[in-house]
Amino acid sequence: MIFNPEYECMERGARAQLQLARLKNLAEMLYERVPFYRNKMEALGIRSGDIHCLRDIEKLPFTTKDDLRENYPHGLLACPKDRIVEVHMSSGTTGKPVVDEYTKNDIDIWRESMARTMAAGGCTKDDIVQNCYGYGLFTGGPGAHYGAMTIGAEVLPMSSGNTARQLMVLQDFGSTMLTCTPSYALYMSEEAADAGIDLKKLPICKGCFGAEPWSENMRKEIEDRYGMKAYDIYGLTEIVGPGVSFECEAQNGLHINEDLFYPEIIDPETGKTLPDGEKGELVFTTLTKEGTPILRYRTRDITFLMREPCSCGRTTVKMHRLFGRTDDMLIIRGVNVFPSQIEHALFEIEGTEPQYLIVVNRGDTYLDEVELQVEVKQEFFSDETKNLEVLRNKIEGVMKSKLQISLKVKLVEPKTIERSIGKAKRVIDNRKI
Ligand code: DLL
Repeated sequence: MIFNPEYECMERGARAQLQLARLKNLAEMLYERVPFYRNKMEALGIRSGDIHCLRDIEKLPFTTKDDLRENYPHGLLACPKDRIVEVHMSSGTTGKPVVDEYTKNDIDIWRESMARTMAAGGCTKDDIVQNCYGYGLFTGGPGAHYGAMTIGAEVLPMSSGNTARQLMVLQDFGSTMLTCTPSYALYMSEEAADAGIDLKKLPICKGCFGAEPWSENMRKEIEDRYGMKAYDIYGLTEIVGPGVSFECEAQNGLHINEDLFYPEIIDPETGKTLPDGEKGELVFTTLTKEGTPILRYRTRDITFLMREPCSCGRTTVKMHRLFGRTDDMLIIRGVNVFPSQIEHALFEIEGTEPQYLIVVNRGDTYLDEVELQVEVKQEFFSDETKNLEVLRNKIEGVMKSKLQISLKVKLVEPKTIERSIGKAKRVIDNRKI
């Protein structure tokens, strides 16, 4: 179903006019209200009056994750603080999170974009949506909740984890739609099989999955095991959360809500804009946001844009499912983790050497497992093993509180982690996604 045909199927020229008007407003507003953007625009000698067509966006400055981190927590706010009604965050590179602050209108835009997303995944007012994205500062849970409610569906706000309870509810409440990370959907299906539950016999028949990379093979597995249609959905905290782009029934690229979020693809090395069909770094500008609008945000996600007409009737530009990232950000069970965060935390723990290796596996259970190998001072190995145990527990505790993921720590003797003469290899990612 197309939730909002007026905007999703808009004639392209008319949409471009709308985008241009919104872009001009945005540039003017950011210049007036946010010193960070004013300084950047002044340095480039550009004002909103210099924007005459959409391509003129290339004259405007980029924004990076570092910019957001440096302006933490409220430096990029573009409206009076008392207009903010909700805040979300996700991990930043060295522990300072990325913050999205929403006004009432921003939440309405989010509702709209998630309603479009979930409607494209088949959600109607008759659905019972089991929402197993995490609730809290993460945008996944609230985003899918808002979308389902806007459509008029019934929402079960399960949040993530407690799989036995998820399966009980799935059966007893007859959930028809599932929203969670794709790896959690697979994990749940394994647990269901172990418990003798045949998911194909249950009413569950559709799902919107995202927040981490997944593949066509994973889609096929999920679709087979549940007897459902599985759709890819994409988004990021900096822009709105989930709801930036979504698959339709064609399952061939993700439609971007481009009247709200303007996409570009650039060469990550030169910053030059690339033509449609060419792979590069995805950049977004929020066209209507009021709380923390953002100009030309470099997502670090790699994809290309497609403008061929889609069989579903939507006229919005599509992005190919992601090919990866330009940085070293890992997504572990849906949580963004930078190796530098782990390094930072380790440095503060007495007894460890600055040598570590992060090994990521996806076992038979489909859930990511992380082993953190850390070199510790020799004396720990000559001492009682009790001390090693205490240190191991301490590192695991620190990592859990700083990164919000559980990982297994393996303490190793000095000089056992392979040294490299070039860039140190900090991550071995064995996941075959
Ligand atoms: O993951 C928002 C979200 C929630 C999207 C629920 C979809 C569903 P962040 O935690 O800020 O926000 O992480 C954003 O996750 O830049 C991508 O690298 C990655 N990502 C998100 N969706 C997908 C996807 C949410 N469908 C970062 N495929 C993004 C691959 C994805 N990677």
